[in-house]
Amino acid sequence: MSNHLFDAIRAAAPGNAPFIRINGGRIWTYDEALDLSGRIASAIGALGIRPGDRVAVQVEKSAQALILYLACLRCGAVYLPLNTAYTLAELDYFIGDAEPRLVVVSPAQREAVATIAKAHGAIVETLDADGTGSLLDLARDEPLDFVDASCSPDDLAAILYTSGTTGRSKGAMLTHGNLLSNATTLRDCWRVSSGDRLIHALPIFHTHGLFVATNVTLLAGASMFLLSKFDADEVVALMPQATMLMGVPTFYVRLLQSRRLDKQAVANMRLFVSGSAPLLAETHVEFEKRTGHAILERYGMTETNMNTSNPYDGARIAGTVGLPLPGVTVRVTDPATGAVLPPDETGMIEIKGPNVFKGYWRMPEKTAAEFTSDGFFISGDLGKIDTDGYVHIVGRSKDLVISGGYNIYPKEVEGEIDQLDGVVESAVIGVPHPDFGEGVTAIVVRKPNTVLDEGAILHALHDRLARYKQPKRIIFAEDLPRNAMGKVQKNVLRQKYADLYART
Ligand code: MLC
Ligand code: AMP
Repeated sequence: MSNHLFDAIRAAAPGNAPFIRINGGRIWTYDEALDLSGRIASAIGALGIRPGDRVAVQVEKSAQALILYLACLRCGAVYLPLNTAYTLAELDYFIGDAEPRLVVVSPAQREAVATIAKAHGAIVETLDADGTGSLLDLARDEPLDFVDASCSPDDLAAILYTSGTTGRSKGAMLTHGNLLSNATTLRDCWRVSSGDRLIHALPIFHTHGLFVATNVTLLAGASMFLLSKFDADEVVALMPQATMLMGVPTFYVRLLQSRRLDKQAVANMRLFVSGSAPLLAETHVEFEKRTGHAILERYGMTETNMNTSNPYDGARIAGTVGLPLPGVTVRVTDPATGAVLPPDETGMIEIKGPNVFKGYWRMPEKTAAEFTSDGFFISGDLGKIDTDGYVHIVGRSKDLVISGGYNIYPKEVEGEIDQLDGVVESAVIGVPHPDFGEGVTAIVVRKPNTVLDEGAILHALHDRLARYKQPKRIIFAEDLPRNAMGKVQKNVLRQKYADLYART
């Protein structure tokens, strides 16, 4: 039987060669990882999970967690990774919406999540940061001869939730075909081969760490140093043994703060990739000056995987996200009329190709609204394509803050703040932040004679919103600036507070 994505992974796997290197710990060969993925797939099947069923996973980063992703591909289950920062309140929504048959969490969370899971008819198993847990206990005695489920390019491989500008988060449905085509393209464009060793310091619950970093490594038969999180000194120390790093701009800002980063430290490195948020041209320039490496910036989205990339050979131009990837069409249109714009004119970035997702989980109207009549996905990013074909992102039409590569939808944060006693209304914006790129900032209007300070609001948000969504600063104001239509003028607020986090 053919399993579209996993067959390609298996075909590229170089047997006894290393796949995952735990820093200072064990090495997982491809054979070991694929064997364990078969046993876990078998255990998942024995729990009653069938092709098309969702498996929600909120666990710490570990080799076993990546192997669980492979197991889900093999048994045709739809992998649904969740940020470890999500609170129980947030988890309740995802489990209710996606209706997974199985939820895998850390043992410490088992009891709390079991109540939520039970209410939605899901089973709970555990996987800890050290790779132990009830799921692995079940897998241990399973046979090695697991028969992979048959999966065609159009079958779902994963659902990744992206917050919505209106309403709750939407589950982006990604197919085997989406993931395989994009990872193959990136592998070829970035010349990734079995000799490469990637420093993997990204979380594995988003497109960047899960699909770009992991699928590309797998399809090249390369290996990765799997770090539990990003630590600039640890990453610099690993560089002499590695060849590639993939990161969000905050990684590069922090690396530049490390005195150990110099030409000697990067002598063995072949490629530095940045994405998920805008890389400041000054970071690109400073990094090149310090290391001799031009960071390769690329542009993607949860819904589309990767769309554009600066070239491997040829000019990597600071402040641009490069050229459309082979097989991907990128165009810029007039947001008012939909007409395709000529080079150098700014408008809506639209995307078409085998990388583009199948739609939002159980939201056909929202899906239809995000596509043009001729099948292009409307990104919500504003940009232009220059006469050399390079794409420049100049802004966003969607009300979205990107902090350290994580997306925060102001509406969700405003909704939580506005519910609090003593609050009239609030506006949440992103303003320049030296570390995170943008800092989540709330402007709050209080009712007269209310005793409500920054600490009280943050305390109230603690169990409601993941930490990275919580405002770094809360500012109290008499009122919010509005235009003639009564709409809050966030651009005015962004200008007013532009220096709030300025370096001192
Ligand atoms: C952590 N915190 C953040 C934050 N990450 N706050 C805002 N934004 C973030 N991104 C909180 C912590 O909870 C902590 O709060 C405080 O800020 C400082 O924590 P830290 O120790 O400095 O953070 P750290 O753990 O080092 O994490 C920073 C980071 C991490 C940048 C390394 O956020 C990260 O790995 N980001 C990558 C996100 C990513 O993979 N995005 C890809 C999405 S896919 P306190 O109160 O506890 O001190 C996508 C598509 C595409 O966008 O194109 O790729
Ligand atoms: P996500 O929904 O987390 O996948 O975030 C996707 C969004 O991140 C895109 O729509 C862009 O706004 C932004 N993004 C990703 N890569 C880049 C980049 N290289 N430069 C600027 N913005 C980017």
